[in-house]
Amino acid sequence: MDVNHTEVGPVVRGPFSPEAIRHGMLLYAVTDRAWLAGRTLADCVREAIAGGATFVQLREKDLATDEIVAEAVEIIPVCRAAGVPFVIDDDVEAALRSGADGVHVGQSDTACAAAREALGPDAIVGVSAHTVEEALAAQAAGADYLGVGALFGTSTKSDTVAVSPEELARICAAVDIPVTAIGGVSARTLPFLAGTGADGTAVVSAIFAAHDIEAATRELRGLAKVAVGSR
Ligand code: 3NM
Repeated sequence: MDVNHTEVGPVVRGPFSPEAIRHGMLLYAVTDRAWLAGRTLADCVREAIAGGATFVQLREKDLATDEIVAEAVEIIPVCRAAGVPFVIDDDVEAALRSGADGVHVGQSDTACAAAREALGPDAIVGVSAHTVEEALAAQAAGADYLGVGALFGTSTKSDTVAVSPEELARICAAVDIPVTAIGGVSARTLPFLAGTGADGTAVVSAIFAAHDIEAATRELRGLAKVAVGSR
């Protein structure tokens, strides 16, 4: 038997093709329980998806794994019903236990490969990158997409590394995997991403701190379609 005849197509992460993951970058909603105002996180995610969020990340730095799993199992049906990918920040165990579509990990030599090994070939693994070198290393390690930032000033995360729109453009030109730009992106700053080649933007406070999450997300989605996501 000639085994070389096996055709290897593009890797499909669970229900998500590479094209679906790229599309998901357009308006990537990253949760923050700081602004729940009586709502559950699942309610907030439902509103964000109704407004046009294309990807969801559960990022709750002050919750233990058990609590993250509990939030995830509430949010996953909301995302599944809309066909929106759902990943968990940094916590591979929570992703495994909850049945999330994958994880988003930070910059370390091993984080991407370790996540892939633990979660398997179907999982989505996203990686944070700040330079062309980090971006190429993450791509080589098997990342499905990159989160690049911080593009603008943000009070949501304290230990950010400033990334200029020019460096973002260099990263987008250097890699084949999709890129979403994060950090201080709002209706005011989003238009400055135009021309960078980014596939979209990832947003925390401009979505989840909004009184009307659906309306805020809809406005951002409209701006994102004009400024980014065109390559
Ligand atoms: N990661 P906001 S900046 C989660 O630079 C996160 O990698 C960043 O929050 C990075 O949209 C950031 O409220 C926070 O500015 C972004």
